[in-house]
Amino acid sequence: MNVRLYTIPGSHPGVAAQLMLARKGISFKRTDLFPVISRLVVRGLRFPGPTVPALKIDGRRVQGSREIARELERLRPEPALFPADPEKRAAVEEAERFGDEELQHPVRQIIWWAFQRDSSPLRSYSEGARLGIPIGIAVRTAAPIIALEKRIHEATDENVRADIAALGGLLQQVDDWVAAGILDGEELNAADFQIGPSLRLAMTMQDLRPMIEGRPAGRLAMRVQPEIAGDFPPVLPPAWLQPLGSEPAAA
Ligand SMILES: N[C@@H](CCC(=O)N[C@@H](CS)C(=O)NCC(=O)O)C(=O)O
Repeated sequence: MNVRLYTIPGSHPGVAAQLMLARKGISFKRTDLFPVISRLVVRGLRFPGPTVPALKIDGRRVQGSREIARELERLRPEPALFPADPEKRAAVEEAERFGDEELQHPVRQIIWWAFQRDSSPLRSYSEGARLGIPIGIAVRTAAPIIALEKRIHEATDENVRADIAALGGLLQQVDDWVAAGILDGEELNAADFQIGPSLRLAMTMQDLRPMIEGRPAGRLAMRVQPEIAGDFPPVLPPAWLQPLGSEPAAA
């Protein structure tokens, strides 16, 4: 099988795709793309949409972390990413949908907002990236890309403040699914791989880590993705963080 993954360094759904490929034991090559430019490249490669992760498997194109999960399951059913029992599968699919549609984006908005406030941590997030140019140059020339990303993802003060205020509820939902055995079970499933990298990326932010790490959601993130590049010193306005409190809602 000839498999190539197109992603952006640090992309949480990109990490989800990599972890699922690894779980299936499918070896793959990876092309790291610059944010924004990725949109042109991915379109140029004739994928239907502009985003990563985008996967080429023996010439076929599969785009989107949830579509990739299903295609990998079809190609190599074991180890399974979805439970065989229909009811359990529906629960995992709902958690996976939540991870994709409700959790991914706020984390994306918060981190791009933060990079526009302070781009110096970008170097730490680029560790291990293969962008084809020296990381130092990539980082020094990143300002226009960061500004565009902030605009593309509507990472405005208002949205990011609302994202942070809503984060407690999202974390509680993940904790509840862990307690119900839908997440963080014996074998990791597609929802674990979808949700874990978003939480893990959020945990690279020193502002957010204390609210996540001590609770089931944080333990899930560490299990799914023990290693991650990137460390963001405090950058978010303390007033925005207040709704989260300093203690997790439920440990
Ligand atoms: N929900 C989609 C999200 C894909 C997505 O938005 N990917 C981002 C990277 S995390 C992207 O391609 N961004 C292009 C850009 O930022 O210019 C998935 O899970 O595949």
